[in-house]
Amino acid sequence: MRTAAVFTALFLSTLIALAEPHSTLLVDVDHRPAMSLDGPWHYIVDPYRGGWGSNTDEPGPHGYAANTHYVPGGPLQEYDFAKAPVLEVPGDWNSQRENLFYYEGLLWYQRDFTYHPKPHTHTFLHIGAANYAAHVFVNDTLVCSHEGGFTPFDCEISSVVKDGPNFVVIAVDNQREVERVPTLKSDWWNYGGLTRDVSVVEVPDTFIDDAVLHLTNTGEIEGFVHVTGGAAGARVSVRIADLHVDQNAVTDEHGRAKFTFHPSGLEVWSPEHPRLYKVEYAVGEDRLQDDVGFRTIEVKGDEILLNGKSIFLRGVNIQGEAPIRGGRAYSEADAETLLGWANELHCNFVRLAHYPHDERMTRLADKMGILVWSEIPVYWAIDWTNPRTLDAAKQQLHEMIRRDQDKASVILWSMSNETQPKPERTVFIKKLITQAREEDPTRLITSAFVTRFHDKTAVLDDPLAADLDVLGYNQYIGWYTDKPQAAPEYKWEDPLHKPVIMSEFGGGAKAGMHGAATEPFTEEYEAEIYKQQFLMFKNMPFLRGLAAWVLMDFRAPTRLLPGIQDGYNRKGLVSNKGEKKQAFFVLQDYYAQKQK
Ligand code: GCB
Repeated sequence: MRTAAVFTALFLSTLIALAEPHSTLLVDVDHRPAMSLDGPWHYIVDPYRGGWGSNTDEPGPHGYAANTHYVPGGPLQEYDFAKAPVLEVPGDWNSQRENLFYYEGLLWYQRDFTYHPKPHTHTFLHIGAANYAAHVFVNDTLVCSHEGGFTPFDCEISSVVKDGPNFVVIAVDNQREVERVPTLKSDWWNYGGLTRDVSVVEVPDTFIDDAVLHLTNTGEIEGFVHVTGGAAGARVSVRIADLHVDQNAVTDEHGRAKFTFHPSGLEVWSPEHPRLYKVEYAVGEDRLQDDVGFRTIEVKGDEILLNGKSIFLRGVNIQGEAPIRGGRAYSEADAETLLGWANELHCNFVRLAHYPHDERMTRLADKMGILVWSEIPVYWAIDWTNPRTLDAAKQQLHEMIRRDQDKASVILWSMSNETQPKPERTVFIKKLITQAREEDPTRLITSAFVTRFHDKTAVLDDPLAADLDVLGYNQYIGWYTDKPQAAPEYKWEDPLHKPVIMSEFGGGAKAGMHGAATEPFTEEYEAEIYKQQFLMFKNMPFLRGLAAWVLMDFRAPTRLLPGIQDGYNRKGLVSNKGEKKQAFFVLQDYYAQKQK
């Protein structure tokens, strides 16, 4: 009986999943003309999930998606967006309303927009990020559902959008759940909402939804353009005026047109010379522009070669949190401040932890010449054997790659952070590695491990390591492990002869708290950790990069020491209010020396 009920439920949920319209993802939407839907959206907080209008989480006849209005004396009506308060989009809800600070669950957004569809076009609603699950309705029709809180998606609305007034309702749900990615626990705030830009994008009937070009080790530029809505044989062109490139190719039966050409006089992209070229793609009426840098990245033995030359990555970790203002980072100013500090530190590298950050970060990194490690939130314990969890991770990986495959700054795709080496975890992450290599064979694959120590020797025995190009080691000698002064006694080996990045190290300090270098949480203590770590790094000839933990203090749910942490992870080199701590200058000096 029970089994039958479980089967029925499974069958029904599969049917519902099949019936749900899926999102797609257009590349370079930030470079297409679009109608912004940023600004105030009405919202209804819905912890009891009444907005579905049914007893399940499926749209029912009296759900909020219908966006009906209260009329005095009219039919019974128990909500009205038009009279509800507003939240700014982009923006998480937690940092905008005190009473939503701890809120996790379902919240409904609504806004009106006027639109005039043109013949022979497709219209999409582009959502930069919605944490975590989103169901999108236009004029009371479900247009798509999406999972994953840090990557963009597009919902086609061509068949439901009308000439004149329209409305969009988005149900966003950031409930932490075992099967989600990330899962129940993380060391960052679970900011909910429409945390990045929302816009309406119009494209011709035949349009480019994917395009990428990259430099090969033999000096060719190769890549492809993918066209939707056209018959095979559509003529696609690629122009790079500054390189006198004007190439044509035709699409195959899968809508793909491939390109290979030899550019003459190419200036390669590098941190010292972040040259970007204007690339113009065209098919039929569709035009897409991108700013692209051309460089190569590869591994040779234990070295990382950028444009064929060995490079040392002077880096820092960054959480996607807004300086000063707090909450999720989303603006140009946020990106400029964060990467500006990295630049002041003489960094040539940042690890964007632990999830894909706003696209403005990778665009700006391209312009500034800062190399990037980009990661999906496969963090700590994940529901390794659950196929839905694997699907969620794969989807986020796919969307991360697709969005940033054109960014020269991004050199490393990271599959995970600090996962315990159980067999089921290794199977799970290996599937992600296979996918990443298929979708983007041009970049290096990494993961950050928790370092295990045997006495004072680091043990590098994670079975995943064999499948990675670059190994990331997180260690907190001087903070969670041992005293800072013990660091130089630690021994490190590189049994696999692969490039190693110390992907996290550091300790906490409250800005302005001074005292002995032996007293945790003083600026002196944090600075001392850095000095001792640098001594240890001297004994690691195979070390190819560093990413200090972390650029700025950030909100963390379990960092509760009153008067010191107050809900923040205090391992920042800069406080969340922008005050630089002593460790900032210690690292700055060290990187200045390394740069020479
Ligand atoms: C780690 C995690 C990072 C934490 C950090 C800490 O190992 O990767 O997400 O925030 O340590 O401060 O403990």
